[in-house]
Amino acid sequence: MIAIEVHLDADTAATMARDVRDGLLAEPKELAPKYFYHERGSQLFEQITELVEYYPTRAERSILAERSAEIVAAAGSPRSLVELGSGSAAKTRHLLDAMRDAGCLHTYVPVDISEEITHETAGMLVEEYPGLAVRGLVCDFEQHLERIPDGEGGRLVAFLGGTIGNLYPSARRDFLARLAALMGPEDRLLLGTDLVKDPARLEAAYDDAEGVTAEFNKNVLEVLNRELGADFDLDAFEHVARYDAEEARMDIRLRSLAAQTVQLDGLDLSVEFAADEEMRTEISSKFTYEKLARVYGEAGLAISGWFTDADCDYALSLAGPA
Ligand code: SAH
Ligand code: AVI
Repeated sequence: MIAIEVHLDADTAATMARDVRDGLLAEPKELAPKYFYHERGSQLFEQITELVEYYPTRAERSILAERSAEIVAAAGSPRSLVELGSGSAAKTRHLLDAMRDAGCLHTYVPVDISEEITHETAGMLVEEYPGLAVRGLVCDFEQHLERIPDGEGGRLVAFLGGTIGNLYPSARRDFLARLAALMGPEDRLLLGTDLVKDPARLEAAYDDAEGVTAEFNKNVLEVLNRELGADFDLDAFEHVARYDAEEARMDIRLRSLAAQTVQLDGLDLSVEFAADEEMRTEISSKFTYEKLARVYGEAGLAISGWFTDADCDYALSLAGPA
């Protein structure tokens, strides 16, 4: 059974228009990373996950492959798996397998802003897991978190891939606090976080030799061209990926290669870029156990499980209402 609710409506379009206008008029300019993930953006992200330099996906997959049974047992053998930013749910199969083997698997709730990939993923999963109910939500999880269905028999809310790292600390705190308020005493959060490490490895992971991450980054301009009638010339910008050690985060930007004016007909807006001006398109925060325990504490959550890969590059943690 598949039921997918789509909450990308006039409100969402208005939010995008407002966000982009505010971001382009801000000093320095900035765009939100959620706008990466239109059709081609989701495909480019899938390619990133296969790059030699991009270790987070492999590291998270190895933890899930080895420890999903333990994670599911520690989460109380829930009937529902809710997944925020589910994308292709490639690694999620390990959790679904473990839930099926434990005899508790009933419902999967993918929550993602990309409509295409959510439909595709739902279709594949009902084939792969006979009897599975898929109740998907296509929405902005920051805007529509409260639409996640209640779960009888406990829910495991998975937020994988390190996507929490793409939120600024204040948005992250609000988001986790809202999530904590939605969780019953039996529910658990399974959170994927990339860990602090050698800056050279981090910078390579976000600036691969093949240029896939550069294409992913620049593709956000194509999204604005299509959705907001903009005339960004993608060749007039270059990809920049720097590690900010003080903030413990990757700082991803687009640098304007020349002085230029961009017209956004859909916003009735014209924007000047100076030569070498940089516009931030994403942050990707890196964590330690201590930082994460603090982040959970501030949101009313308490850590109850910590699972890392063999090289301690990446962590999955379990948390529940404090
Ligand atoms: N969980 C997958 C995909 C991570 S990529 C993995 O670990 O590989 C980030 C995913 O989050 C994308 O599928 C993107 O569409 C989704 N996403 C990003 N911002 C979002 C938002 N604000 N609301 C809902 N989904 C979002
Ligand atoms: C989805 N998110 C966790 C990725 C990350 O690593 O921050 C997005 C990404 N951006 C560039 N490469 C990957």
